[in-house]
Amino acid sequence: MIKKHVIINGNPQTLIVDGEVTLANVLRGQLHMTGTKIGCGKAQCGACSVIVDGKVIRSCVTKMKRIADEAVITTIEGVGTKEHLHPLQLAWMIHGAAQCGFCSPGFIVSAKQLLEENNNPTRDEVRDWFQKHRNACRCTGYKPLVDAVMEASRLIRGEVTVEELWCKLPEDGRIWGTEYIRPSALAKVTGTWDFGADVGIKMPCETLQLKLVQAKVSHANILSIDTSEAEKMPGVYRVITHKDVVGKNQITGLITFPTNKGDGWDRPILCEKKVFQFGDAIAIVAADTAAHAQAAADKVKVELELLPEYMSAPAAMADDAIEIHPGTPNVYFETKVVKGDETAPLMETADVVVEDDFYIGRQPHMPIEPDVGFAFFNEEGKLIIHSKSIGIHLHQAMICAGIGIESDKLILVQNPAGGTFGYKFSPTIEALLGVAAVATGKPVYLEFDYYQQTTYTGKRSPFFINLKYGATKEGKLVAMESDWTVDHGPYSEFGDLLTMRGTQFIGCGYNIPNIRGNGRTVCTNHAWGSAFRGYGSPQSTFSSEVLMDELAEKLGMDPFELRYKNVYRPGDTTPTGCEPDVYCLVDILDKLKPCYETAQEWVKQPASSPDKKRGIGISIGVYGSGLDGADSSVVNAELTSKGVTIYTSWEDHGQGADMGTLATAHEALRPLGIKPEDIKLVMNDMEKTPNSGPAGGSRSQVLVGNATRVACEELIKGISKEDGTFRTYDEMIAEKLPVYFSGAWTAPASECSVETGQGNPFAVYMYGAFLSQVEVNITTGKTEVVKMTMVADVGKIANKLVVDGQLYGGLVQGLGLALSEDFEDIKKHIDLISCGLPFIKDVPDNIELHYVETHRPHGPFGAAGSGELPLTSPHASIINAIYNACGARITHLPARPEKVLAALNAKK
Ligand code: MCN
Ligand code: FES
Ligand code: FES
Repeated sequence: MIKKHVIINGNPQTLIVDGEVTLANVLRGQLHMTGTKIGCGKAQCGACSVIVDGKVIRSCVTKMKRIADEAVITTIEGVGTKEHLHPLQLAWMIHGAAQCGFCSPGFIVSAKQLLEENNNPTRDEVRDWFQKHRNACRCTGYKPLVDAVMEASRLIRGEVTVEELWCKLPEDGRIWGTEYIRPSALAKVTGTWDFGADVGIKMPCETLQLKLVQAKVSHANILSIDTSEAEKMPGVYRVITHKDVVGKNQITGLITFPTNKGDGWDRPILCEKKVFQFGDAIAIVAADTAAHAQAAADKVKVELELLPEYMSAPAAMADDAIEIHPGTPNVYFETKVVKGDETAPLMETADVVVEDDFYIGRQPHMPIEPDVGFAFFNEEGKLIIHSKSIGIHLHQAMICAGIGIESDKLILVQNPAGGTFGYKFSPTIEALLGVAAVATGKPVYLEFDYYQQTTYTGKRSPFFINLKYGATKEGKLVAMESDWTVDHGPYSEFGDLLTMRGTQFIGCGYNIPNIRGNGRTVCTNHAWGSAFRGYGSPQSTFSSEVLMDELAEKLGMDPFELRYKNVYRPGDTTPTGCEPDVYCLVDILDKLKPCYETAQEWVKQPASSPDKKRGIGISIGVYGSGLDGADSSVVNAELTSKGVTIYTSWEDHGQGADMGTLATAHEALRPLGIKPEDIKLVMNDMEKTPNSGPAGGSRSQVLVGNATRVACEELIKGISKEDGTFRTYDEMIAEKLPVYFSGAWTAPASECSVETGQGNPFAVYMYGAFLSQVEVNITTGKTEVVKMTMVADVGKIANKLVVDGQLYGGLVQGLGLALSEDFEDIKKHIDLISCGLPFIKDVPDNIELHYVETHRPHGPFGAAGSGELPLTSPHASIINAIYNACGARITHLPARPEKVLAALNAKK
């Protein structure tokens, strides 16, 4: 142990610490200053940034022995408080720069030092600073963060006042459609928004720390598991294996279509007979400390018989491949598209035919916060599990039988989450926590390090697509033939649904009267497929949008004109044969046209250096808001003495569920003249909040929003007097009238048939168009995206700051998907950098957003969703721009430099 005298946020402190322990762990673990976050834990993300003696350092790798005596340390707690915000914290709120907020303390601390050194930086200097200090954000696309720093610097210089910047509401006090600041913003920018690990650190002393024993191979039979040595290790309370699981020990994937050849019960909680993928959990060690648990986990011996590892769909489909789940074929679900006439004769007679093969890989989600959660039994004997779940009721149904607990005894609660981007649509650590709590009867805590986050959690499922268009010489699409294979990893959950996305979104946005297609889901031993923002649409539209450009080239037509000619017009139908909810793509393209023309001029100008070539590319994107068919949601509203309380399970990844709820409820309650601050939100705790459905499929603003609207309308009806005035809370109680109202809403939609792919799966869609401007270095193959433009129609906007943020963040994830992100090599792709996370200098500062706000007939107050639209096809526009720049046609993502060079060489 060593003794250190330091000054933290102006307070002299004496610390007795282990010199090998990091500053981040001392701040968080010993001092409970949890404003400083730990993301990657290896100096890659800057979430742990603090200032030590005037320098920004990453405290997760700074050992206490390296901290000088009398060091002056500033953490987020010392930057500003809720009562006295630093200009940076204010600016962060005003610019919507805290989405999930996990990166916010690190960025704000880092920027504080920048502004101390230079209170008038340029945007480039801000970007250089964040690049140098490795501050990474996965939600915002970085631009709002630079906007916030620039604003803060103006505030510091006195060029602008807070009053001038603060969101101004219209005369009538309406917040719907404004830039009202989300309720959680203040806590996020001050570091007081407690994420799972922040609560976990403050749990009672008897809480057991959990560590996992995980498989290090991808496919094997388990011959034996020997825990004897581990059990004798210091501090160990219990080593838990499949034998200790009182339930079914399986998570059910709740198959969607009865033609699925599996039964959905294919994912073990703790592996018993087989290892299905690298990282599978085989045992859990529960100990007094995390270090003791880890040391013991390393002593568990697992004897394996290795089996062939099928690391991609073609390998698992080979004739000699064994069944990964014995009894279920590796190809376990198939679906078709049959729209209009037979396509084969039409392809024969079409003036022009184009065909190509496409591959979109295992994009990793890379939230800055790794997976984390805890569980305990409450005083009524109910098992309470807190996690990052974005589907608390869904996950209860998926895991209760596996853990062996009745559903009414299992309560899931969502912790504030530091981004999920869809991976938390699947349970991850929930069932492990449940099993450990049942086996030990104690409170338990489990956090993943970033290696586990990367290797254990699900990934975007790769699609192998063959696509063919037939068109007239005037450029009208007459037929499409598609064939797609989905590599869904070893676990089937939602694999059939995902495969259906190929049916719905390959060729979406265009009126294609005749389609034939076949899709299939394949079980493999690579990472299990979990939902990822866009869920099948980035895969599907990549093929149809890049092939549109190939068609344009063959026709000798401008890619913009070709799209303009084919987008939905009144009477046209989607690939599933139904009319879209609105026809807005022509308006969207009209709005993009001037931007496209400006970009056409830009491309003619010389590039920034002689070995670079300029190019522009466009794409369109369409995605549904909802789960397939008659998706539904429930929200409750209560009149209280202080106002109205909304009870909702609108899970928050960081997208802004709090803001969506508040804006929608406030709009619905306007007849009462209620102020936003009189609306209380109770969110995402199954004990208190009804089943509003999961926060996936960009469904919540539409589904949960409608249920919120209905609950509020019921409340208004319930308290109305005959003369048109309203009863107060006291009057309601005096008259013994109910003050609690329920609102439910079901989408008027129907699932697609697996035989034909035809149906009307979504009541509401989102639409957009993307324009990318790139410079490709033809010597190195490196692509720089110089500018991105998006025209979006998300219906009526509930909150402009939130939607702008959704679009910026999604676009940049599309950039990552296009150029760098992958999780293919399980030995190499183990952290943020190796998985290709875009840092600030990989991303253009020049991102332009435009809106068409078409009122949605089925949206609450006309709103559609917004979360996934920006990741439908921006990557296709980048890939089209690369071709436009240098003639390298990339059809297999990501377009890393070596791939672009190879394509250039192949062309030569
Ligand atoms: N919204 C709005 N006006 C509209 C439409 C939406 O203001 N016309 C707002 C909503 O109030 C909500 C947000 O936009 O705050 C997204 O709404 P919606 O599209 O309904 O999506 P969900 O709330 O269901 O969120 C899920 C969606 C998905 S599926 C993924 S994945 C995703 C995403 O949103 N993951 C995210 N956005 C994310 N953003 C962050 N920061 N982190 C993630 O993990
Ligand atoms: Fe320290 Fe990522 S850099 S947590
Ligand atoms: Fe930056 Fe979520 S707001 S990681």
